[in-house]
Amino acid sequence: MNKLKKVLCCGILSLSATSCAADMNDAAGSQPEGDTMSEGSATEGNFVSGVVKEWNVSVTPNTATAGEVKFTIKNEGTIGHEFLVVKTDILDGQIQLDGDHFSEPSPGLEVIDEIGEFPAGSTELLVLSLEAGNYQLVCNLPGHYAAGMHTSFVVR
Ligand SMILES: [Cu+2]
Repeated sequence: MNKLKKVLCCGILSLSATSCAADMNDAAGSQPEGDTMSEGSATEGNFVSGVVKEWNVSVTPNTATAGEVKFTIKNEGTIGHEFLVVKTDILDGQIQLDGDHFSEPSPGLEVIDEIGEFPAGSTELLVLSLEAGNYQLVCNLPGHYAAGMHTSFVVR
């Protein structure tokens, strides 16, 4: 019951901060601290929707908070594309290519995960746990990165 109470409470936090704070203290007292942290990581707003097409990648919003991030990506192009989540401090569009794409792995970047090539007109969901840092969201099919299929993304 405590768990339910806490969830409801958080939903109305902005409306009645004072009474909510009292409830939160109640709940915290009856549960291990660690459990409270993992459950309430406050990342439920990390829904990112985006589009891949010839020749760009765009997402809204282009930032998230560290934790679970849910990407819903539609291929609005006319050919297949992929969607890679790359953690890197390299500037958007500046990843060194090896021929018509960049190598995976490459120095200075980490491919966290990806939606493999998916067909035009379809939508895919990718749920990741992301650390704070700078990212690029890209398509690394031959020629696609160089053609413009990349955008920056920041996790705080
Ligand atoms: Cu592509």
